Amino acid sequence: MSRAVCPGSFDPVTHGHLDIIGRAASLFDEVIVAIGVNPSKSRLFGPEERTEMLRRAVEPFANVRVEGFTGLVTDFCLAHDAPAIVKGLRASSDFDYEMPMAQMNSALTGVETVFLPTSTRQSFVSSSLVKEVAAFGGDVSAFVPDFVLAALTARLAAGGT
Ligand code: COD
Repeated sequence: MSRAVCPGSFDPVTHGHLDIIGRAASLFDEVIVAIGVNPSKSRLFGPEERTEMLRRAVEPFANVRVEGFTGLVTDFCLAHDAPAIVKGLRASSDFDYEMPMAQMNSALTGVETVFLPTSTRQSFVSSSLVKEVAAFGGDVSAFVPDFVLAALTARLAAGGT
């Protein structure tokens, strides 16, 4: 069985993430979406909230499951017998950020990274921009599932940043 891990912070999950997860699910027998912590980003939703939203969002994919992790993503991969990580690439900035991590992960453990190019319709979508636009009252309904939009609207109304 081929198994891959799609790691990310997913704060919150967007249609850009779901596009990559769905395409990974068609390439591998099983995909584990791994929710981690990116120390360089501030977060709006806690781990349980992000997990709940992602579980709901991946319901259409029978071979995808969601788990949280702490520590190194490669340790998570080895513990779950997954030799591959799948990441999405939007722009050269993603490439510059992802390439050294992919090489480090390969050198550390042999876990390889498969890069999928973003779909043209999702190339500008990121959790950070969705949060920023929503915080200033912009309409982000095209970029996130409706239950994520509801959670985002409620969190921002409650003073979340
Ligand atoms: N189109 C295509 N891909 C997209 C889109 C889009 N519109 N939006 C997001 N993506 C991709 C991203 O490129 C990324 O591949 C993935 O989706 C997740 O994105 P984010 O922003 O939710 O997640 P990140 O980048 O903040 O997640 C970082 C991790 C938590 C995965 C990373 O920090 C990590 O692995 N941490 C654990 C410690 C570790 O092992 N570090 C590596 C040392 S080498």
